[in-house]
Amino acid sequence: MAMTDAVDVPSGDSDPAETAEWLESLAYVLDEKGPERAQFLLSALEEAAYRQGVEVQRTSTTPYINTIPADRQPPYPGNREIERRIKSIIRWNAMAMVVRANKEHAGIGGHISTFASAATLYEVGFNHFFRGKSDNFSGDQIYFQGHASPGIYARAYLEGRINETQLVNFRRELQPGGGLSSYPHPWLMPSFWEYPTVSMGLGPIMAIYQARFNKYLTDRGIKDCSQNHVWCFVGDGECDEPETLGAITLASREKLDNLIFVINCNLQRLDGPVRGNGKIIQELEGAFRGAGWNVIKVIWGDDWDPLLAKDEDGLLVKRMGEVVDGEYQKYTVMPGSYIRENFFGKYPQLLDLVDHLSDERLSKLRRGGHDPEKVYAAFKAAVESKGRPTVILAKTVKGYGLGEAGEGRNITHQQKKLNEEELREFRTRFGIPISDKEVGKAPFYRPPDDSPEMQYLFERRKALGGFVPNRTMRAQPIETPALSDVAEFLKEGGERVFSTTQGFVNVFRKLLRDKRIGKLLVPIVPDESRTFGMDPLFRQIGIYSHSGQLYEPVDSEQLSYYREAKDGQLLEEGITEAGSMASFIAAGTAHAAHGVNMIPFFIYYSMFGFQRIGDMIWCAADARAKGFLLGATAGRTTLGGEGLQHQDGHSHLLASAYPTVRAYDPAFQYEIAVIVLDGMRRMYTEQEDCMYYITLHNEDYRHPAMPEGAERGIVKGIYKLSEKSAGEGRPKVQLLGSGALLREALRAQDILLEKYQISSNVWSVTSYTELAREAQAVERWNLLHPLEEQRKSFLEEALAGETGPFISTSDNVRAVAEQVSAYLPGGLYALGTDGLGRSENRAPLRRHFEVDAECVAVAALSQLVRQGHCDRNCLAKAIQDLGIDPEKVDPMTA
Ligand SMILES: Cc1ncc(C[n+]2csc(CCOP(=O)(O)OP(=O)(O)O)c2C)c(N)n1
Ligand SMILES: [Mg+2]
Repeated sequence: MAMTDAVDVPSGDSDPAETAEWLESLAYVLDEKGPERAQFLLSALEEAAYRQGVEVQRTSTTPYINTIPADRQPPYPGNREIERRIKSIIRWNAMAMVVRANKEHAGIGGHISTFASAATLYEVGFNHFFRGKSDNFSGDQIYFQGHASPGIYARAYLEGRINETQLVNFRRELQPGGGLSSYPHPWLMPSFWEYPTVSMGLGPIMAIYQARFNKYLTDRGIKDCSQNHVWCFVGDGECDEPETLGAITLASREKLDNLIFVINCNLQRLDGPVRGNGKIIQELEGAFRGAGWNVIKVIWGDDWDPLLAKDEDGLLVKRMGEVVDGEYQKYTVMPGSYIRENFFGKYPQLLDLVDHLSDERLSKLRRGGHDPEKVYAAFKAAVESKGRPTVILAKTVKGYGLGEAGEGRNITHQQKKLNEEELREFRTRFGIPISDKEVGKAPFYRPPDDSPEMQYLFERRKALGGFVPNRTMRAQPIETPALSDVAEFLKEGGERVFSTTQGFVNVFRKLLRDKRIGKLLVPIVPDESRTFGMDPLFRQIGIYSHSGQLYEPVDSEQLSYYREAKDGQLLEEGITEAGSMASFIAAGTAHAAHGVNMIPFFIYYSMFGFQRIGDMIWCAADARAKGFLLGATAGRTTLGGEGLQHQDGHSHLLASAYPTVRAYDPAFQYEIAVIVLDGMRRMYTEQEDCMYYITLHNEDYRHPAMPEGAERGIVKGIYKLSEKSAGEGRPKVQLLGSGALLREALRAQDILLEKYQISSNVWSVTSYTELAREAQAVERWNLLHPLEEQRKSFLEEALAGETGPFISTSDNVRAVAEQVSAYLPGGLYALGTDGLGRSENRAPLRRHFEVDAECVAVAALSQLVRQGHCDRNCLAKAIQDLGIDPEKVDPMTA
């Protein structure tokens, strides 16, 4: 199991006397000079040996015992007995909350066993480490394990922050008096929860980037976060999610000594053991040590200390190391006699070691994660760690205290019901003053405010700066630039051709120079700055690096050389969309976490956004994050050449499902300027909790001036761009275009006019999703208020007096435009890029997907045929004249 880089080491000791001498020397150095000196000598020895060709056995793991030996444990600063009583009451209430919720409504869910195993880890934190917020201090930032939420609620109930009605309504948020959200959701409990975690793996990666963002804020002089700690509680099963471990090297590389992971190693996940045939603690130790973390193992409770002290020949440690997790789990549910026989019985000497202990005592030998003194020692070492992040691997029992009802059992994760006898046992085990008569109802218990327990609890939280979690600190609204500040981008671009990506970068660079908000912008790029033409920013604002630039960059002679700086503003994340999104969330929630309005702009390949890290964007919505997501190189036909894993035509469809995301597909630079400024105003002046998604393209073309009065339409989603008439009485169509394909709609307008004498309007649709959402909201209101004057949606207002047919073209799948179909007179005929796609140039791709001007014109004619304004022969001829092959492949299945 141990991740050992095997080297053949001779077994057996050929010269014990010599060995003893060396060991004595080590003991001497340790006693007289301390562990640091011992460490120095050992590494000097190792280096000397290596240089002389002696390969030293390297392990990435240490023996299966506590990292902090008993004699180096600090004294415990609290009152163990009172803390135990408080913890017991919290255990009881947390369990009762779940049991009662499920008694009343079977299937409502909730978890008992996660918190049961983690209670000591949390309570030591609450009583001694987690610091609350004060005026200028953001407090510690704590990522609670989602399934442990009943325990966090139970504590808040004692603290008087949650009332009994809410506890009763756990997971029933629509009940009178309010309820409690299932997991940490700031969206649902915005003054309580701060960091959503329950989608496994997201908590850890967000915590890492949060800790790094705190250094960024500090290094840039925006806010001093040097005293904050970021604590992240993680399940051992959760470590199998790639996001959990995927960014741990960033944490050590960036020397995030403000970061602490606490991994609750209860050896179980939902179905069964995390590593039945191995040892999860050792595996994780190897991974974290290899990544350069400070690893602290908390495996054994204090009743093992005397046994380990007597283990002179190391047999106990050997036995501890050879037993696999599946067996350790078994020891939890079996009597002491089984442990004696199977664990200690392997070696006769070990049986002697525990001869003086009864079977009962053996079954009660505690695991480290249930021993407050061991946990305290680990936490203290973690907060004192300098120069690297710390992970605490705490061994616990899943469902601790549930006894027959689930302690250590494979079913325990989903245990939600305890019968009367099990409740009585739980009550007795934890000494909760509830009578036999009452216990079956699982009443909540809260001692009087003047009881020693409550006094202690309040005193501890007061000393640590207030309650946790507590989402209160809010940034003040700020003034954001007005359109007049970016007037140059609203004018015609002249002969210059450039892409909307470039258009965005132009606007962005201007905003960077804005006195009010320039400093607050946080550009985030996963290694595509050059692709997006953002490399001039390297020089202009610098790439953030805590250690500055320790080398002379290869391109230092050039104007926009690769400049890293401690006060750099750009977060160049390397190839990690997940990491970049975690930075986005840290920046986008800084308004709440730190009281500063940071404005993230995360720019990426649109294909690798919603579909790749959609879960994190969803989490950002839950966290009430703000900022701009920029899906560059968007458009299934606009990004030529790259082929089907790059060409995005569906991110707008995905984005439409994210309620706090406002998604736009602009075509011109002025549209981008209007959308970005409106977004800033809404998010940072009006303080709406929302995000913007803007797709950007890489096709170069000319950009016209903004039509008079178009701003409102741009923001709302539609405005009229061009009107061409073929004369009185001629048929007319409405052409809707978005993004880079707006120009195909304009070209179709000319074809229709010149070849077929058809009049048309061309509308720029910047956001189908915004239009649809507003139309739906208006429709809903009208439905519920039949007696009141009926409202009109913006779409209705914008199209007042216009009739169909309506034909749309965009570089997205049809369903994006079809969102508004129900709100257009006569419906919508949508063209779109459905299908996997392929590598080609733009023009052939647009024909392949049937979204180019010719296909738009044919679609328009076909709709006129349906309305009787045009005959079939004319349509058939047009198909031929415009060069469309009726037998071409269907792009949907091609
Ligand atoms: C991404 C994701 N997949 C699956 C789940 C469902 N799930 C919730 S808890 C759990 C088991 C958790 O085990 P572990 O991480 O060891 O936590 P423990 O409860 O043992 O502390 C699973 C599979 C989830 N919440 N998120
Ligand atoms: Mg677990």
